[in-house]
Amino acid sequence: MSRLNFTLEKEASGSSARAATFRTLHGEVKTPVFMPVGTQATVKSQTVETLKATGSSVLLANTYHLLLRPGPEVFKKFGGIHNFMKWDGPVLTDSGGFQIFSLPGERVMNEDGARFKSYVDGAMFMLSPESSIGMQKTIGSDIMMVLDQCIPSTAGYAEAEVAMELTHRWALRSLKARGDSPQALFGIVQGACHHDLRKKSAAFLRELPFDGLAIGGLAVGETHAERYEFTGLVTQHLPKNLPRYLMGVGTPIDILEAVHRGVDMFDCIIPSQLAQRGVAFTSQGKIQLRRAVYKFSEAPLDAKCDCHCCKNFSRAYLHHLVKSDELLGWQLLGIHNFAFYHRLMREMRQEILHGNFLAYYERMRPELMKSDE
Ligand code: PRF
Ligand code: ZN
Repeated sequence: MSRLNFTLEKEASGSSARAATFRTLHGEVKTPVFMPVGTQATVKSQTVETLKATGSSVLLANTYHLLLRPGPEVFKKFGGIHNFMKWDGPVLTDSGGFQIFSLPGERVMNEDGARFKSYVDGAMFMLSPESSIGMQKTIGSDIMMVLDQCIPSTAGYAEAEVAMELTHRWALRSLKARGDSPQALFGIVQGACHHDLRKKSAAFLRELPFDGLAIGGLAVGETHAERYEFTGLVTQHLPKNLPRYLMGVGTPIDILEAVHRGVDMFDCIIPSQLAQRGVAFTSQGKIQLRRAVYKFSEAPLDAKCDCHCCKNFSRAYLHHLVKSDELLGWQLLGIHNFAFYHRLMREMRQEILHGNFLAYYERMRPELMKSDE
Protein backbone atom coordinates (compact mmCIF):
# COMPACT_ATOMS: atom_id res chain seq x y z
CA MET A 1 0.00 0.00 0.00
CA SER A 2 1.22 3.47 -0.90
CA ARG A 3 2.50 5.73 1.87
CA LEU A 4 0.59 8.66 0.35
CA ASN A 5 -3.00 7.39 0.45
CA PHE A 6 -3.52 8.66 -3.08
CA THR A 7 -7.18 9.23 -3.95
CA LEU A 8 -8.12 9.88 -7.56
CA GLU A 9 -11.16 12.16 -7.25
CA LYS A 10 -12.07 12.78 -10.86
CA GLU A 11 -10.86 12.20 -14.40
CA ALA A 12 -11.73 14.77 -17.06
CA SER A 13 -13.60 13.70 -20.20
CA GLY A 14 -11.98 14.33 -23.58
CA SER A 15 -8.73 14.93 -21.72
CA SER A 16 -6.36 12.92 -19.52
CA ALA A 17 -6.48 15.60 -16.77
CA ARG A 18 -7.13 14.35 -13.21
CA ALA A 19 -7.91 15.81 -9.80
CA ALA A 20 -6.54 13.90 -6.81
CA THR A 21 -5.56 14.18 -3.15
CA PHE A 22 -2.73 12.54 -1.24
CA ARG A 23 -1.59 12.70 2.36
CA THR A 24 2.04 13.18 3.42
CA LEU A 25 3.65 13.16 6.89
CA HIS A 26 3.14 16.95 6.92
CA GLY A 27 -0.32 17.26 5.50
CA GLU A 28 -2.52 16.88 2.49
CA VAL A 29 -1.77 17.85 -1.12
CA LYS A 30 -4.48 18.52 -3.67
CA THR A 31 -3.56 18.07 -7.32
CA PRO A 32 -2.80 19.35 -9.88
CA VAL A 33 -0.16 21.11 -7.76
CA PHE A 34 2.80 23.42 -8.34
CA MET A 35 5.77 23.16 -5.96
CA PRO A 36 7.95 26.28 -5.52
CA VAL A 37 11.67 25.48 -5.68
CA GLY A 38 13.52 25.91 -2.39
CA THR A 39 16.91 24.58 -3.44
CA GLN A 40 18.82 25.90 -0.41
CA ALA A 41 15.99 25.33 2.12
CA THR A 42 14.61 28.72 1.08
CA VAL A 43 12.49 29.83 -1.86
CA LYS A 44 14.52 32.78 -3.12
CA SER A 45 13.19 36.17 -1.90
CA GLN A 46 10.20 34.61 -0.09
CA THR A 47 9.38 33.85 3.53
CA VAL A 48 7.30 30.90 4.72
CA GLU A 49 4.52 33.42 5.40
CA THR A 50 4.53 34.94 1.91
CA LEU A 51 4.57 31.44 0.40
CA LYS A 52 1.59 30.35 2.48
CA ALA A 53 -0.27 33.53 1.55
CA THR A 54 0.18 32.83 -2.18
CA GLY A 55 -1.24 29.31 -1.74
CA SER A 56 1.91 27.15 -1.67
CA SER A 57 1.17 23.72 -0.16
CA VAL A 58 4.35 21.72 -0.87
CA LEU A 59 7.95 22.84 -1.49
CA LEU A 60 10.85 21.23 -3.33
CA ALA A 61 14.38 21.16 -1.90
CA ASN A 62 17.62 19.81 -3.37
CA THR A 63 19.64 17.01 -1.79
CA TYR A 64 22.73 17.94 -3.82
CA HIS A 65 22.97 21.51 -2.51
CA LEU A 66 21.99 20.67 1.07
CA LEU A 67 24.53 17.83 1.21
CA LEU A 68 27.35 20.23 0.27
CA ARG A 69 26.04 22.98 2.54
CA PRO A 70 25.04 23.05 5.36
CA GLY A 71 25.61 19.26 5.33
CA PRO A 72 23.91 16.34 7.09
CA GLU A 73 25.15 17.17 10.62
CA VAL A 74 23.12 20.38 10.68
CA PHE A 75 19.95 18.53 9.65
CA LYS A 76 20.62 15.92 12.33
CA LYS A 77 21.02 18.66 14.91
CA PHE A 78 17.70 20.28 13.91
CA GLY A 79 15.82 17.02 13.38
CA GLY A 80 15.14 17.77 9.72
CA ILE A 81 14.35 20.50 7.24
CA HIS A 82 10.91 21.40 8.63
CA ASN A 83 12.28 22.63 11.94
CA PHE A 84 15.39 24.11 10.27
CA MET A 85 13.51 26.37 7.81
CA LYS A 86 10.29 26.58 9.84
CA TRP A 87 8.07 25.27 7.04
CA ASP A 88 5.50 22.89 8.50
CA GLY A 89 4.00 21.66 5.22
CA PRO A 90 5.14 18.85 2.91
CA VAL A 91 8.62 18.92 1.34
CA LEU A 92 9.79 16.90 -1.66
CA THR A 93 13.54 16.44 -2.12
CA ASP A 94 15.14 15.87 -5.50
CA SER A 95 17.88 13.26 -5.37
CA GLY A 96 20.78 15.14 -6.93
CA GLY A 97 20.57 13.13 -10.16
CA PHE A 98 19.80 16.20 -12.22
CA GLN A 99 22.30 18.53 -10.51
CA ILE A 100 25.22 16.14 -10.95
CA PHE A 101 24.67 16.30 -14.70
CA SER A 102 23.57 19.89 -15.15
CA LEU A 103 25.94 21.85 -12.91
CA PRO A 104 29.45 22.71 -14.13
CA GLY A 105 32.42 20.91 -12.67
CA GLU A 106 34.18 17.57 -12.76
CA ARG A 107 32.33 14.32 -12.17
CA VAL A 108 33.08 10.67 -12.61
CA MET A 109 30.20 8.25 -13.07
CA ASN A 110 30.19 4.54 -12.53
CA GLU A 111 27.82 1.76 -11.55
CA ASP A 112 28.02 2.73 -7.91
CA GLY A 113 27.19 6.43 -8.29
CA ALA A 114 28.84 9.75 -9.13
CA ARG A 115 31.94 11.38 -7.69
CA PHE A 116 32.08 15.14 -8.03
CA LYS A 117 33.81 18.23 -6.73
CA SER A 118 31.90 20.56 -4.39
CA TYR A 119 31.22 24.01 -5.87
CA VAL A 120 31.37 25.32 -2.29
CA ASP A 121 34.90 24.36 -1.26
CA GLY A 122 36.34 22.00 -3.87
CA ALA A 123 36.03 18.92 -1.60
CA MET A 124 35.25 15.59 -3.29
CA PHE A 125 31.78 14.10 -2.74
CA MET A 126 30.19 10.83 -3.69
CA LEU A 127 26.49 10.44 -4.41
CA SER A 128 25.16 6.89 -4.76
CA PRO A 129 21.55 5.69 -4.66
CA GLU A 130 22.13 4.72 -1.01
CA SER A 131 23.86 7.94 0.04
CA SER A 132 21.23 10.08 -1.71
CA ILE A 133 18.44 8.26 0.14
CA GLY A 134 20.50 8.48 3.35
CA MET A 135 20.77 12.24 2.97
CA GLN A 136 17.06 12.57 2.08
CA LYS A 137 16.20 10.62 5.24
CA THR A 138 18.38 13.00 7.23
CA ILE A 139 16.76 16.02 5.57
CA GLY A 140 13.47 14.42 6.60
CA SER A 141 11.53 15.21 3.43
CA ASP A 142 8.02 13.84 2.98
CA ILE A 143 8.71 12.64 -0.55
CA MET A 144 12.13 11.39 -1.66
CA MET A 145 13.28 10.90 -5.25
CA VAL A 146 15.51 8.09 -6.54
CA LEU A 147 18.94 8.97 -7.85
CA ASP A 148 18.72 8.85 -11.65
CA GLN A 149 20.90 9.61 -14.62
CA CYS A 150 19.42 12.59 -16.47
CA ILE A 151 20.95 13.02 -19.94
CA PRO A 152 20.03 15.53 -22.68
CA SER A 153 16.67 14.59 -24.21
CA THR A 154 18.35 14.80 -27.63
CA ALA A 155 20.65 11.86 -26.76
CA GLY A 156 20.84 8.99 -29.24
CA TYR A 157 19.23 5.60 -28.62
CA ALA A 158 22.27 3.72 -27.36
CA GLU A 159 23.29 6.38 -24.86
CA ALA A 160 19.70 6.82 -23.64
CA GLU A 161 19.27 3.07 -23.21
CA VAL A 162 22.42 2.74 -21.09
CA ALA A 163 21.34 5.68 -18.87
CA MET A 164 17.83 4.26 -18.50
CA GLU A 165 19.10 0.80 -17.52
CA LEU A 166 21.40 2.34 -14.93
CA THR A 167 18.50 4.46 -13.61
CA HIS A 168 16.45 1.25 -13.23
CA ARG A 169 19.20 -0.52 -11.26
CA TRP A 170 19.55 2.58 -9.09
CA ALA A 171 15.77 2.63 -8.57
CA LEU A 172 15.92 -0.91 -7.09
CA ARG A 173 18.82 0.09 -4.83
CA SER A 174 16.96 3.23 -3.72
CA LEU A 175 13.88 1.21 -2.73
CA LYS A 176 16.07 -1.13 -0.70
CA ALA A 177 17.81 1.84 0.97
CA ARG A 178 14.44 3.41 1.86
CA GLY A 179 13.61 0.28 3.89
CA ASP A 180 10.77 0.80 6.33
CA SER A 181 11.12 4.59 6.50
CA PRO A 182 7.68 6.27 6.51
CA GLN A 183 8.94 8.73 3.89
CA ALA A 184 7.44 8.29 0.42
CA LEU A 185 9.68 7.49 -2.57
CA PHE A 186 9.12 8.22 -6.27
CA GLY A 187 10.74 6.43 -9.22
CA ILE A 188 11.84 8.44 -12.28
CA VAL A 189 11.08 7.45 -15.88
CA GLN A 190 13.94 8.20 -18.28
CA GLY A 191 14.57 7.25 -21.93
CA ALA A 192 15.11 10.62 -23.67
CA CYS A 193 12.97 11.04 -26.83
CA HIS A 194 12.72 7.35 -27.75
CA HIS A 195 9.25 5.84 -27.68
CA ASP A 196 10.13 2.28 -26.81
CA LEU A 197 12.61 3.34 -24.09
CA ARG A 198 10.02 5.55 -22.41
CA LYS A 199 7.45 2.73 -22.55
CA LYS A 200 9.99 0.25 -21.22
CA SER A 201 10.97 2.58 -18.38
CA ALA A 202 7.37 3.21 -17.33
CA ALA A 203 6.59 -0.53 -17.54
CA PHE A 204 9.61 -1.39 -15.38
CA LEU A 205 9.00 1.21 -12.67
CA ARG A 206 5.25 0.67 -12.35
CA GLU A 207 5.83 -2.88 -11.11
CA LEU A 208 7.88 -1.63 -8.14
CA PRO A 209 6.47 -0.42 -4.79
CA PHE A 210 6.91 3.31 -5.44
CA ASP A 211 4.50 5.87 -3.97
CA GLY A 212 4.55 7.96 -7.13
CA LEU A 213 6.30 8.15 -10.49
CA ALA A 214 8.07 11.05 -12.10
CA ILE A 215 8.89 11.88 -15.69
CA GLY A 216 12.52 12.98 -15.83
CA GLY A 217 14.74 13.90 -18.73
CA LEU A 218 12.33 16.36 -20.35
CA ALA A 219 12.73 20.16 -20.65
CA VAL A 220 16.41 19.43 -21.31
CA GLY A 221 16.80 20.22 -25.01
CA GLU A 222 13.75 18.88 -26.89
CA THR A 223 11.13 20.98 -28.74
CA HIS A 224 7.82 21.88 -27.11
CA ALA A 225 6.04 19.49 -29.48
CA GLU A 226 8.34 16.64 -28.41
CA ARG A 227 7.88 17.49 -24.73
CA TYR A 228 4.08 17.31 -25.07
CA GLU A 229 4.28 14.13 -27.13
CA PHE A 230 6.54 12.28 -24.68
CA THR A 231 4.65 13.53 -21.63
CA GLY A 232 1.44 12.11 -23.12
CA LEU A 233 3.15 8.87 -24.12
CA VAL A 234 4.56 8.25 -20.63
CA THR A 235 1.37 9.08 -18.71
CA GLN A 236 -0.51 6.55 -20.87
CA HIS A 237 1.82 3.89 -19.50
CA LEU A 238 1.71 4.95 -15.83
CA PRO A 239 -0.73 3.47 -13.30
CA LYS A 240 -3.77 5.59 -12.50
CA ASN A 241 -3.50 5.10 -8.75
CA LEU A 242 -0.20 6.94 -8.21
CA PRO A 243 0.74 10.61 -8.44
CA ARG A 244 2.64 11.65 -11.59
CA TYR A 245 5.28 14.34 -11.40
CA LEU A 246 6.83 16.12 -14.41
CA MET A 247 10.22 17.30 -13.15
CA GLY A 248 11.40 20.86 -13.80
CA VAL A 249 8.38 21.98 -15.84
CA GLY A 250 7.53 24.71 -16.63
CA THR A 251 5.82 27.81 -17.99
CA PRO A 252 2.05 28.21 -17.43
CA ILE A 253 1.33 26.94 -20.95
CA ASP A 254 3.65 23.93 -20.47
CA ILE A 255 1.82 23.09 -17.25
CA LEU A 256 -1.63 23.41 -18.87
CA GLU A 257 -0.51 21.09 -21.68
CA ALA A 258 0.92 18.57 -19.21
CA VAL A 259 -2.17 18.56 -16.95
CA HIS A 260 -4.22 17.89 -20.11
CA ARG A 261 -1.94 14.87 -20.67
CA GLY A 262 -2.43 13.51 -17.14
CA VAL A 263 0.34 15.02 -14.99
CA ASP A 264 -0.42 15.92 -11.34
CA MET A 265 2.72 17.61 -9.94
CA PHE A 266 5.18 20.24 -11.15
CA ASP A 267 8.18 22.24 -9.99
CA CYS A 268 10.08 25.00 -11.76
CA ILE A 269 12.26 28.00 -10.99
CA ILE A 270 10.50 30.14 -13.62
CA PRO A 271 8.08 32.11 -11.38
CA SER A 272 10.93 33.18 -9.13
CA GLN A 273 13.61 33.56 -11.81
CA LEU A 274 11.39 35.70 -14.04
CA ALA A 275 10.37 37.80 -11.01
CA GLN A 276 14.08 38.53 -10.44
CA ARG A 277 14.28 39.72 -14.07
CA GLY A 278 11.20 41.95 -13.80
CA VAL A 279 8.75 39.65 -15.58
CA ALA A 280 5.23 38.89 -14.32
CA PHE A 281 2.50 36.53 -15.55
CA THR A 282 -0.86 38.32 -15.63
CA SER A 283 -4.41 37.61 -16.81
CA GLN A 284 -3.49 39.76 -19.85
CA GLY A 285 -0.33 37.78 -20.61
CA LYS A 286 3.32 37.98 -19.59
CA ILE A 287 4.69 41.49 -19.01
CA GLN A 288 8.19 42.98 -18.59
CA LEU A 289 7.99 45.65 -15.86
CA ARG A 290 11.28 47.26 -16.99
CA ARG A 291 9.55 48.63 -20.11
CA ALA A 292 9.20 52.44 -20.13
CA VAL A 293 5.44 52.18 -20.83
CA TYR A 294 4.91 51.32 -17.16
CA LYS A 295 6.81 54.32 -15.72
CA PHE A 296 3.68 56.35 -14.88
CA SER A 297 1.15 53.53 -14.67
CA GLU A 298 -1.14 53.74 -11.65
CA ALA A 299 -2.74 50.42 -12.56
CA PRO A 300 -2.14 47.33 -10.43
CA LEU A 301 0.06 44.62 -11.91
CA ASP A 302 -3.02 42.48 -12.56
CA ALA A 303 -6.51 43.82 -11.85
CA LYS A 304 -7.80 40.23 -11.64
CA CYS A 305 -5.34 39.20 -8.91
CA ASP A 306 -5.88 39.61 -5.17
CA CYS A 307 -2.28 38.98 -4.06
CA HIS A 308 -0.41 41.31 -1.70
CA CYS A 309 1.46 42.87 -4.64
CA CYS A 310 -1.62 43.55 -6.78
CA LYS A 311 -3.76 44.78 -3.88
CA ASN A 312 -1.21 47.40 -2.78
CA PHE A 313 1.15 48.60 -5.50
CA SER A 314 1.11 50.30 -8.89
CA ARG A 315 2.92 49.15 -12.01
CA ALA A 316 4.91 52.42 -11.78
CA TYR A 317 6.25 51.49 -8.33
CA LEU A 318 7.13 47.95 -9.49
CA HIS A 319 8.77 49.42 -12.62
CA HIS A 320 10.86 51.69 -10.37
CA LEU A 321 11.86 48.80 -8.06
CA VAL A 322 12.97 46.50 -10.86
CA LYS A 323 14.81 49.30 -12.70
CA SER A 324 16.66 50.04 -9.44
CA ASP A 325 17.40 46.32 -8.89
CA GLU A 326 15.76 46.52 -5.48
CA LEU A 327 15.15 43.26 -3.61
CA LEU A 328 11.56 44.25 -2.89
CA GLY A 329 10.81 44.22 -6.63
CA TRP A 330 11.92 40.58 -6.82
CA GLN A 331 9.93 39.68 -3.73
CA LEU A 332 6.70 41.40 -4.82
CA LEU A 333 6.82 40.02 -8.37
CA GLY A 334 7.62 36.62 -6.85
CA ILE A 335 4.57 36.84 -4.61
CA HIS A 336 2.45 37.68 -7.62
CA ASN A 337 3.93 34.99 -9.88
CA PHE A 338 3.42 32.29 -7.23
CA ALA A 339 -0.14 33.52 -6.67
CA PHE A 340 -0.66 33.33 -10.45
CA TYR A 341 0.71 29.76 -10.68
CA HIS A 342 -1.26 28.52 -7.68
CA ARG A 343 -4.46 30.14 -8.99
CA LEU A 344 -3.94 28.41 -12.35
CA MET A 345 -3.53 25.05 -10.56
CA ARG A 346 -6.63 25.68 -8.41
CA GLU A 347 -8.70 26.69 -11.44
CA MET A 348 -7.64 23.59 -13.38
CA ARG A 349 -8.58 21.43 -10.39
CA GLN A 350 -12.00 23.07 -10.09
CA GLU A 351 -12.67 22.72 -13.82
CA ILE A 352 -11.71 19.02 -13.67
CA LEU A 353 -13.94 18.44 -10.63
CA HIS A 354 -16.86 20.21 -12.34
CA GLY A 355 -16.39 18.34 -15.62
CA ASN A 356 -15.37 21.44 -17.62
CA PHE A 357 -11.63 21.00 -18.06
CA LEU A 358 -11.55 20.52 -21.83
CA ALA A 359 -13.38 23.82 -22.47
CA TYR A 360 -11.08 25.56 -19.97
CA TYR A 361 -8.03 24.10 -21.72
CA GLU A 362 -9.19 25.33 -25.13
CA ARG A 363 -9.99 28.79 -23.71
CA MET A 364 -6.76 29.20 -21.75
CA ARG A 365 -4.29 27.99 -24.38
CA PRO A 366 -4.19 31.25 -26.37
CA GLU A 367 -4.42 33.32 -23.15
CA LEU A 368 -1.31 31.75 -21.64
CA MET A 369 0.71 32.36 -24.79
CA LYS A 370 0.23 36.17 -24.71
CA SER A 371 3.17 38.48 -23.96
CA ASP A 372 3.92 42.22 -24.15
CA GLU A 373 7.35 41.55 -25.69
N1 PRF B 1 15.88 14.02 -12.82
C1 PRF B 1 15.92 14.56 -11.56
N2 PRF B 1 15.57 15.84 -11.31
C2 PRF B 1 15.18 16.61 -12.36
C3 PRF B 1 15.11 16.13 -13.67
C4 PRF B 1 15.47 14.76 -13.93
O1 PRF B 1 15.44 14.24 -15.05
C5 PRF B 1 14.69 17.20 -14.46
C6 PRF B 1 14.50 17.20 -15.93
N3 PRF B 1 13.66 18.23 -16.37
C7 PRF B 1 14.50 18.30 -13.61
N4 PRF B 1 14.81 17.92 -12.34
N5 PRF B 1 16.32 13.79 -10.55
ZN1 ZN C 1 -0.97 39.54 -7.99
